[in-house]
This record gives sequence, structure tokens and C-alpha cells, in this order.
Amino acid sequence: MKILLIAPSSGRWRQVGRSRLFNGRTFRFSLLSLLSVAAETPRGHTLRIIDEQFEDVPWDADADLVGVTCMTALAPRAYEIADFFRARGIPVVLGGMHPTFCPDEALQHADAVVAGDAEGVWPQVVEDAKERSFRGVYRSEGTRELRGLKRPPYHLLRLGRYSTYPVQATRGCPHRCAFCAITAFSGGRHRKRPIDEIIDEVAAIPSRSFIFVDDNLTADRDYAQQLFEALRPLRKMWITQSSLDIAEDSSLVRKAADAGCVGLFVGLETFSKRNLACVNKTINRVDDYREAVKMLHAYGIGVEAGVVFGFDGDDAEVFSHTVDMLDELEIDLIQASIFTPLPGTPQFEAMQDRILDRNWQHYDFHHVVFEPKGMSAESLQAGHDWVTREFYRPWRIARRMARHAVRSKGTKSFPFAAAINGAYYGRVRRWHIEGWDPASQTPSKAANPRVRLQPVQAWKESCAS
Ligand code: B12
Repeated sequence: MKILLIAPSSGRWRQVGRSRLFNGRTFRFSLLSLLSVAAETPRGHTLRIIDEQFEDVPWDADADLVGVTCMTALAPRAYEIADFFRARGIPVVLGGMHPTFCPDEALQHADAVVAGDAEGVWPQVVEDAKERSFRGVYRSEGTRELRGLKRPPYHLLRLGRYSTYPVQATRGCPHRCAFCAITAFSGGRHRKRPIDEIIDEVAAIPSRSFIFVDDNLTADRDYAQQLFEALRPLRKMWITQSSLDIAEDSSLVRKAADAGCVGLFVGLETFSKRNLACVNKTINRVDDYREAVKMLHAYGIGVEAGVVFGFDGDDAEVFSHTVDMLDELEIDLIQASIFTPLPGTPQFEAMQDRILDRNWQHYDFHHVVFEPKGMSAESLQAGHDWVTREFYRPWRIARRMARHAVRSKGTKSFPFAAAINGAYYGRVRRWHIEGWDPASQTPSKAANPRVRLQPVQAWKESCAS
């Protein structure tokens, strides 16, 4: 069979990939979802992968089966693509986060849905596709071991359009933060691949740098220590995601650095203890942020902080306070997000009567889709945009990089931090991110054309103060 696998893209993300000069390559670092599906495909079939971020969907493709991956924000586009191919009489299978959480919705646009991992179920789907006798939802048991995963067939990608190679050592995260899609997807399980298999895969990558796309690489500290020791001789450079409690263990941080870690994405989320308690992010301790960041810096590891606005404890003051704190902590990079109640998470259920916008395309962490408690939706959108713009002002980037340069052992992480700061600056310019500080400035509709919310019924208490 000829199998066509598609990663959809929409809105501003799709535009970026098409520009030649600033093509957003820095942010295109993994298509492991479809590479894993391709790797699981039984022999004897022809595979083609399309990434809509920079290439057009081949609407007239000669295919016997189409597979589409889909996170929530991309569901509308994935459905459009699926509907089109089904109208041509080609069976379509949807997989990924969103179809896993909303299988019935996805099935309205597909012949079959894969819920959870592709491993273990995809070969059966392909078999059934030959007969065109699909069984609806194919659900992999989430406890499946990660032993023996096949190597990602990188040759199926146009590698020059990606910034690096993705590797995954573990899946899931054991913490149970109420807003996190990963917890919902993994059921709070943290599954680990055998270390020798990861080392073989990393050693075969024809590049010095790569990214671990894990959700929390250091959640099991003993495992992480062993992995880092085994990685060290390969002399690679990598970045990953971890919870900030990594800094409670200086020997683990040292081993990560020795193994080539030059950057960590950590979900700081907020500088408010009350907010953290509300969403059950008990792993974070605001009082420890400063020391934790210092420790990572001391070992030459750059820190990208995830910060989220719109928690129930947030009011108009939160934006400038956050910028001050980020400056003070000398955070190297941020990914600012607007709180988004994602389907499948406890927070989605708890906030049902506050959700204003059910267009999944807006569930991209950059749109307000619910009625915030401590400010208007317009202020939340404006403040989020303003923080992003402020943090990536050229003078702030220059100051951060100057500080970075004088920090001890900062040399390896410098190019990484500089490149990503530059990429974020480019994004602010291209996407015309403006905003204003709701605590000190007057609303300007022109600055926020994206906010189109209608007031709805009164907010119902979902988080005891
Ligand atoms: C790399 C990545 C990206 C990349 C590329 C995404 C892509 N097209 O694949 C980029 C940088 C573009 C990206 C962007 C965004 N991302 Co992103 N991203 C990731 C990340 C870190 C890794 C994805 C990955 O490679 N996983 C490894 C593979 C092996 O796992 P998997 O994707 O779950 O795939 C398995 C199964 O789900 C299944 N499967 C998946 N697809 C399919 C398809 C078929 C046909 C089948 C049969 C099976 C199948 O089989 C796979 C193997 O078992 C994930 C976190 C995560 N853990 O997944 C977030 C994640 C997917 N992203 C997320 C979000 C929110 C976004 C953004 C909307 C906002 C943002 N963070 O900036 C943007 C939107 C972009 C847009 N509008 O186009 C959320 C999605 C939440 C949700 N419920 O939808 C995640 C889960 C992060 C998080 N912690 O919340 N992202």
C-alpha cells in the first residue's frame, strides 16, 4: 500500500514555515510522532511524510491510506484534510493527543482513530486498511513497555528544514498537574526506554546536537543519572525538558552538564504559590526558583522558562511582576502561554461553564478561550503579548547575552541561548506581537485584534481561595 502521513499546520505557524529568510527552522525540532508511526509500519509498504509547516498537502496524491497526526490546536485543520481524502475515497486514520482525548469527535472525520501510542496497534490498522474493515478506535494500552522501539526513519523527512534531530528516552510524567495534557495522555505514568537502546540511537545521529523531546527527562533520578553517565562519552550537545526539582540534586545537574546538556526547558508556570496549589503543581516551590536557576547556570545550562498567564490567582499586576522576576532570576528564554483548558485534563472539566471559545484552533496557548477570574479576557491577551514583547526586546536580549557571556562555564550554552533568543525576537516581529501592560496602560483595541470574546454567564468558583 502507499501510505501518506501528514502533520497538519495552521494559522501563523504555517506561514512561518513558508518564508525563505525567516523560516522558523529553530522551532521545528521534531516530527517524532509520524516518524514513530512510520517506524512501526510493517515492511512492504511505501511511506511518504508531509509536514504542512513548510510543504503543501499533495491533494492529488496517489495513496491507499492516509494517517494524520493531531494536537488539539490542529484538529480543525486535520479534520479538513481528513474530510478531503475521504471524499476521494481514500481511508483516513487520525492519531495523536486530540483524537486520543476526543475519539468520537475524531471518528466523524476518519475511518479509524488510534488512541495513545502507535506502537502495538498501527500494524493492525494497516492490516485492516488492506481489507477496508476498520474497527473504529484502536486503543494501545498505556502501560506498554518502551523496549525495542524502532529507529526513527529520519530519511523520510526533509532534514534541512528542521533545526535538529529528535530523540525520546522517556514518555509521560509522574506529576499530576491539573492543566497538563501530558499527565492526561500518560495517565501519570513515566515510561523509560532501555538506556543502551537510546545510546545506540544517539550515537547513530549524524550531528553533534540533538533534542530529547521528553516531557520530564529527570523524573526518575536514578534512571537519569545512568542515562547521563552513558551519554557522556558520546560528547554530544542536547537540550530537553525537566521539572525544576532537578536542581535539588547537584550531582544530577553536574552529570547532565557533563553529558552535554546545554539547555533546559522548565515549567516555572507562575510566581504565585496560590496558583501552583490551584492547579496541583506541587512539584514547584516558588521560594526555590532563584537558587535552582543559579545552580543550573553554574553548570553552564541555559534555562528556558515556561510561564503561564490567566491562572485564577492572576490579576492585572501579574505581567510586570513576572517580567521583573524573570529579569532578576536571569532567565535566558521564556515561552509565555495563556492558560488553556485542554480537553482530557481535569481543568477542562472544572472550567466547563467558563469556556467561551470552542474553536480548537484557538487552543494554541496564545488565545484566550475562557473567562479569566482576575481580569478581562482582553487584558489577559494584551498582558501575555506584552510580556513576550518586553522579554524579547533587543536591549533585554543584549543584556541577557552579556550576562551569559560573563557567567562561569556559560560558553557551551551561549550559542544555543543566542540562537533561540534571536528566533523568538524574529517571531515577535513576524507575528506583530504587541500587547500592553494592563496594570499601567489603557486598552487599545488596535493592539489586540485577536480578542473576540463575548461575556458569558458568571464565573463559578472552581478553585477555593
Ligand atoms: C515537537 C512538538 C511540537 C513541534 C512539532 C509538532 C508536530 N507537528 O509533531 C512544534 C514546535 C511545531 C509544536 C508546536 C506546538 N505545540 Co507542540 N509539542 C511537541 C512535543 C514537545 C513533542 C512531540 C513529539 O515529538 N512527541 C513524541 C511522539 C513519539 O509522541 P506523540 O506525538 O504522542 O506520538 C505518539 C502517539 O500520540 C501516536 N500518534 C501521534 N500521531 C499519530 C498519527 C497517527 C496516524 C497514528 C496512527 C498515531 C499517532 O503515535 C506516536 C507514537 O506512539 C509535544 C510534547 C509531547 N510529549 O508530545 C508538544 C505538544 C504536542 N505540543 C503542544 C502544543 C500546545 C503546541 C502548540 C499548540 C503551542 C505551543 N506549545 O507552542 C504549537 C502549535 C503549532 C501549530 N499550530 O502548528 C501540546 C499539545 C497539547 C494538546 N492536547 O494538544 C504538547 C503535548 C505539549 C504540552 N506539554 O502540552 N509542537
